[in-house]
Amino acid sequence: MKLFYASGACSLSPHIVAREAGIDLALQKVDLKTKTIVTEGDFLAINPKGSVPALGLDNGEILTEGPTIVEYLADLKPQSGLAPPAGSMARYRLQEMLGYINSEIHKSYSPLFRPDTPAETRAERQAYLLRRYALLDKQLEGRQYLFGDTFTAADAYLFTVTNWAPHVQLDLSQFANLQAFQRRVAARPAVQAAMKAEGLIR
Ligand SMILES: N[C@@H](CCC(=O)N[C@@H](CS)C(=O)NCC(=O)O)C(=O)O
Repeated sequence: MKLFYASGACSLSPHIVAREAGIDLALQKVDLKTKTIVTEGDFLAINPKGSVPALGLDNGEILTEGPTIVEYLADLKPQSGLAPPAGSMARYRLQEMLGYINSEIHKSYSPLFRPDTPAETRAERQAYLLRRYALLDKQLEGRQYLFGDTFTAADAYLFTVTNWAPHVQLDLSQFANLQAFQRRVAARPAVQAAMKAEGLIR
């Protein structure tokens, strides 16, 4: 399988999940500005949405949308614990969390990355993110990961998007549980390997 990714973008989440699950992916770097695949080719021909992540399956199909891709990868290796069994209440809790991170956290960052975003919108989005993070910080209280001691696909996603905070001057220092979580996830060997492969750390 191939993962179409951009360094440090939300595609880091499925990249981490694949490494945690022991799934070997061929990495295909995408230039999001020009919508080209860095080695060769038109990314829009692969994914008309123009966004990463996209997963190229061995049968030629392309799967998009980060939350779906991580569930797909996790289900290939159920013993990894990255996603609880489909249909279980624990699985719905994971999906609930992936949806929350996708719509409330991930997408709230987008205007903060655009240089032409008005200061008022920027301040509103930052305040919105702080309110949303407050709930996650509470969820992490007394826990290693979002659902306890087991690292799941939701942890990979939360880690990935929260790494963006310093790049958009979002101060999350008031959230001690979240800060500890970020450090804990960053130290995982699979996360280190994924970040190295994307050129984010040495
Ligand atoms: N709905 C998609 C959105 C993915 C997304 O926002 N990707 C960003 C990078 S983090 C991207 O590719 N942006 C460039 C673009 O959409 O043109 C998902 O949740 O996977």
